[in-house]
Amino acid sequence: MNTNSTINDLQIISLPRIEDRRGNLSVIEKDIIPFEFKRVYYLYDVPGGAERGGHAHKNLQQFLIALSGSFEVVLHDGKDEKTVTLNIPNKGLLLPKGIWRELKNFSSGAVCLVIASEVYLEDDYIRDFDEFVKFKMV
Ligand code: T46
Repeated sequence: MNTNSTINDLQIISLPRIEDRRGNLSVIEKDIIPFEFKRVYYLYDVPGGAERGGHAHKNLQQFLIALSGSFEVVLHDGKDEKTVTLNIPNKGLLLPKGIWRELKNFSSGAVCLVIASEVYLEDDYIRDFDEFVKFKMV
């Protein structure tokens, strides 16, 4: 299992934006993100000051979009940290496996859509930061 991913492997991917006087439309088709997806979920009604995440995945790749509002994603690769703000519904963050993430500073009404490469599997999570750092050193 490749655990070598770093914050330099993070990518912002732009989605098509079809503008219309009736409103805009964006689409995620299979070739836009570089994995086949098996699951879609979303975070919403996040209370002010709440934080989500606080874990890494051993194998899961994900694509995160702020469908509405904004939030910050704090990312760590075991050595370096980077914060990405998501606030545009046609730009998403491609998150490789083996990256620690914390989601914070959700605006009122923010919705985080997540497209995931795998079904939900608790065994794929590393929820302890020290354990994550050890995992990255293997
Ligand atoms: C991630 C961030 C962005 C399920 O039953 N099915 C699912 O597909 C998911 C994602 C979660 N759950 C259950 C597991 C927990 O009992 O929902 C509960 C909350 O999950 P968690 O504490 O992991 O939620 P977040 O928002 O901290 O993290 C989630 C994803 O788990 C994670 O992969 O990257 O959103």
